[in-house]
Amino acid sequence: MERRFVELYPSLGILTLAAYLRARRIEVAVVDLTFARDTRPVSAAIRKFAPDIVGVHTKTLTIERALAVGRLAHAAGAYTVAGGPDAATRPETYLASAFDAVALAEGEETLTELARCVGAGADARGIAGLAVRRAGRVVRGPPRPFLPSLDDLPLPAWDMIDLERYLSVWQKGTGDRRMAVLTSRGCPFDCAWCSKPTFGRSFRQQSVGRVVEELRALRDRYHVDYVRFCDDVFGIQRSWLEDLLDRMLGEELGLRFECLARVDLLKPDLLARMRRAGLERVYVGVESGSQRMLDTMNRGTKLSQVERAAEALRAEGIRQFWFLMLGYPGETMDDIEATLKLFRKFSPEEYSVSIAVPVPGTRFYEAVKDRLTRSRRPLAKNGGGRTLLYEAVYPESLYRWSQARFELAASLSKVRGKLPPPVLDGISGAADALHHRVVTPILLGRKADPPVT
Ligand code: B12
Ligand code: SF4
Repeated sequence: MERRFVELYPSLGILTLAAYLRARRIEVAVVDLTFARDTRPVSAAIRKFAPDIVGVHTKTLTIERALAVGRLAHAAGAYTVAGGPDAATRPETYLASAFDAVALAEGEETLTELARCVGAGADARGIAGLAVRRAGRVVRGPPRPFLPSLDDLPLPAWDMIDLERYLSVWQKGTGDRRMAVLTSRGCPFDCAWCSKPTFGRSFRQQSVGRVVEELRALRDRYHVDYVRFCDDVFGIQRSWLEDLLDRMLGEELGLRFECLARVDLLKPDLLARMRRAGLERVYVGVESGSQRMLDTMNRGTKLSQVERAAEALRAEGIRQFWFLMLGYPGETMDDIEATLKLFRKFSPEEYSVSIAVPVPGTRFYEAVKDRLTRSRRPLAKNGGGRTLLYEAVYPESLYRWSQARFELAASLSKVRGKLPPPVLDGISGAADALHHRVVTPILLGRKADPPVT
């Protein structure tokens, strides 16, 4: 599942941590398991370097493998520490397994202190931003203050992994040498299903000069020609973004790029400037075509903004990738219908329509945690969010069927112009009739889940 869904970018958190430690003269090596079929490269690296500490980056999706690496390192006698969104959300799970410590927030200073502490044979208890286990209890150090300036971070340690392997996969697949760049940390918004354990609602932005330095280094050292800005929301501060666009144009960096943005920030005049600077694709969190659901999710966006952004992207010839979500608590059949209507109206070039995943640590998860289901199918089949992971009012089959209706709509929009309109309308109408005459009556009478805001 990981291999299918990971877009090929190395973990920037790990590469920044490694560069930070190296700049402080702490010996560090990175074992990158992106291309590995199993954990053998970890065993080989442990044999080669006999490390004092092994640190593992974790996401909810990768917990099994993270725990396996922890057990392996622990058995080899290393001090083990986990960090990243999943470990920070539920440190006790990791501490009950083979991990000695868990980083609860931003990791650079915490890991530096831990490395020095373990190196000196001292007790790690009390390190800010770190949780350890003592006598069966989880003991948390004081909160870790954020780094005062992201400009102090060194460039990611690209040289510590086989970056060329990532780039050549992209090159073969798309013709571009693509790499991820992060210009900020955190996000001030508060969507009810979003997991933000490490940076919370804080927001810090690197200076334009620091970002340009990183872009130039990627272009000059690795011949990168396409950049994915991985910020939670790219360009939150408009004046900063305008400065960056001017620099990218003025210095003729020659990079094309894509980013993830919110519809409320995608103003038509800004998009024109972004396109001139090389913007080719925007990932847009549209999520729902029902204003009631957007409000329920605490998304903070309006349907009118979605429509304006979609029109402006189309007008500028910028590809749009829509994220849509079905199955969020409170959603009714009418809401799904509204989302489909919006989707049909704009026919985005690319999209993902997934069944909402309750990620630990979110309000959504808290609301449904007592009725989580283990799917009948193995989790590995939950590709693209096709499994309902909690007992909702509607059955999973309803969401699967709805997903099929979106897929049909996307396919029909692709052949528009090639088939006569009555044929297209006929197919679409038949699917709608099946839905209204068969599916809806079966589900009639079911009430939606209470909303989670
Ligand atoms: C870029 C990105 C991607 C990219 C690239 C991923 C990559 N290779 O890095 C792509 C698009 C591929 C992607 C895919 C997915 N992603 Co993503 N992604 C992000 C995003 C926006 C930025 C990641 C990043 O670089 N952060 C910046 C770095 C600096 O932060 P960091 O990694 O957390 O690291 C810091 C600390 O956590 C800590 N730390 C981290 N690791 C360690 C280890 C040790 C030992 C220590 C001490 C400290 C430490 O120190 C670091 C530096 O301060 C985050 C949101 C976010 N803001 O983090 C979501 C996020 C990580 N993704 C998420 C999800 C759900 C996914 C997918 C499952 C989506 C999907 N359905 O397919 C997949 C999973 C892929 C996979 N197998 O990992 C969730 C994870 C939630 C969770 N609890 O697991 C996040 C948090 C988004 C969200 N708000 O919900 N993602
Ligand atoms: S979903 Fe996006 S905009 Fe909403 S809180 Fe998370 S990162 Fe911010």
